Amino acid sequence: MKMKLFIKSVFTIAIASLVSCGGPAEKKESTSKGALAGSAAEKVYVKPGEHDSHYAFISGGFSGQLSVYGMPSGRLFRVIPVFSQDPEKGYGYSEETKPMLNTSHGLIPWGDSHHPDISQTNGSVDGRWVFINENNTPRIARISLETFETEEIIEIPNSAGNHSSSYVTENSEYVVAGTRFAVPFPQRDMPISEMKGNFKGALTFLSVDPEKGDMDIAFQIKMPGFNYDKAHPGRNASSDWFFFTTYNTEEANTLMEVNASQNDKDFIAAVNWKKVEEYVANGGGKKEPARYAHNKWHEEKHMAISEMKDEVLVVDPRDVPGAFYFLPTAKSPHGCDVDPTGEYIVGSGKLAAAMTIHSYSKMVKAIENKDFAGDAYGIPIINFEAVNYGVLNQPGLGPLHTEFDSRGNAYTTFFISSEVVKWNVKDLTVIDRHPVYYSVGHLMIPGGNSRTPDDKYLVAMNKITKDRYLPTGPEVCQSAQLFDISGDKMELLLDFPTIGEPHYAAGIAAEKIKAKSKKIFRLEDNEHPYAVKNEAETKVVREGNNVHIYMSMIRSHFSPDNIEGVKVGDKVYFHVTNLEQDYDVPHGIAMIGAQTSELLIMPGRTTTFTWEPKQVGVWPFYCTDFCSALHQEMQGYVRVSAKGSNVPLKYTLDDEVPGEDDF
Ligand code: RUQ
Ligand code: CUA
Repeated sequence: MKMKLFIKSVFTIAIASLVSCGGPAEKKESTSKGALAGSAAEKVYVKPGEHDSHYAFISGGFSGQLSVYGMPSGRLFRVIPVFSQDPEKGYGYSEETKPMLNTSHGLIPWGDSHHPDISQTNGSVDGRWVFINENNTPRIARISLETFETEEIIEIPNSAGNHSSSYVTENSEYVVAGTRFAVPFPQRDMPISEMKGNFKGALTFLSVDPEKGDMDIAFQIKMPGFNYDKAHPGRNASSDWFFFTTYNTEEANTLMEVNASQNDKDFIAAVNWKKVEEYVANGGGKKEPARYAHNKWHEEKHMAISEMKDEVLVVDPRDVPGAFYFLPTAKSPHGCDVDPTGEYIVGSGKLAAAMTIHSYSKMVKAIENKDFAGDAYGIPIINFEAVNYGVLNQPGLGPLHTEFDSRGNAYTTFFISSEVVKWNVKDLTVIDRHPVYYSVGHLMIPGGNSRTPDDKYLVAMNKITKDRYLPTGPEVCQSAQLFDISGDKMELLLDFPTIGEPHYAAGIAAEKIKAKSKKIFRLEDNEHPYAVKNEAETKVVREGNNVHIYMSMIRSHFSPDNIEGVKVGDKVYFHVTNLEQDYDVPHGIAMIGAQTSELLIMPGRTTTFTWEPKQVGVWPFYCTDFCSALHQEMQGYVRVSAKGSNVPLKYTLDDEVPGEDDF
């Protein structure tokens, strides 16, 4: 017990000394002011009207979203709603997008997003899609990099705290999702104290359609009940493998900060997904019941459709010999990172003084020689010496994550000592270190987790900012810091605030995305059942208590803009089509008393909100987005009469009924 408490207090002291920050790190930085600071400003300055060279997709953390920044300017371009409702865009409020947030637990309005990863072709980021995981109610999303909209969300059954996710293989064959928390698999009512040996850890492989990107759960591996924290696919020679860090190999279920830190070493799990794929293709695995939602955006219909699935293909690792191994790794590792050559597998033991670097070629040899130190639940544990390439001793305190450049260097973040350390992967020597402000988590080099890093910039994502910005009450922003890594020494260029907690990010050269970015949705392709193609088609139809308004919007009016005959107790559907076919002319719509958000509707798109009027009167609606000089005139009225009144249904624009002869 004494030992346990000792570990605990060392960790607490280290954190405490960090929190009282401002000391040596700050002094260091002040020496870089003056001429140097001037050149840093030039390096991040993007002239008005000019474009950044890179996109950075930064996780929104507990906002549930994904934000899009320019590098090197640090300018925020867009927050893409993914796992949380977003009233600004009407996401999760409009009838068309609500199904995107459907799960086996019903509509979940919020999520915790962690790790974005861009799709790859031949081991390089290709700019087609970005995937991101939701940690809390396990899900994986796919976002189109043509529309910058969420196109698909799939729930992960038998999983909890979906954290070692969403990483893609070299040709985006699979997106991988690993459970952080071990849970009963399948879920059932049982005593928590019986966790050990009975809970399991699901590693889920989602196939990705090479043309359209559509995902599906290909198979789920029922691993021992450890916590699977982070993951990384192999590269080149090791590309058939996927690596996962584990902690709590103790399988403790309470006071984890102590009880899950007992083993001197935990594992990196090595999974040969090619072998599992083959096994499954030959009829291996067992279909087990599981309930999960699969939500897809249907582009032609302009709407998401949610489907409930009821089974999943489960693989027991003991049934696929040669596909699963455990590599002993310094205590409670967090980050799991593979260098661009695929040879070095880096495990960052957040509680250890050393970082563990394993060698892929040694692993292959050890497997051949059966150089094992026993097994865990039937999975062979390779002898540490047989797989270990070396350790990086005392590089800093609290190593978390590592990215790589194309010149054989690794960059590791240290949470406790608040720094980024650059080191040579082959020689295991530290080359440079730079303080960050403060308590850095992930870092990102564009393509830095692929075979072909684009290594000019590095973004460090910090958990704590303290005094870095103007204070904004007790809650201050979290922050990213941009470095120039083109030289021998890292140079700090810029601080910029982020949305939510910036977990991981994914970066890519702007040219890979820019030209194919969508400008409008073509009206002639719009197959939304309530779309109108012109004003003459606009109308209002009553079906019992449901009133469907087929409405259009174009600079600067709605059609129809006067509606009568609506009654208290009706459910009114505004199906609104933006008839514009010009780039950057959205219109919005909001209705007084509607218990939903406004809608922001892109050119050529149809979107729906519902309104259940509670009071008689004449109620206005208006355009929410300043679209033209006459935007303020873009408005209309709905007359609401008492329940049972016989005011006839009537809809007009300029006193004419749209679509009638002289209209
Ligand atoms: S986490 S700070 Cu990726 Cu969610 Cu490491
Ligand atoms: Cu349309 Cu403002």
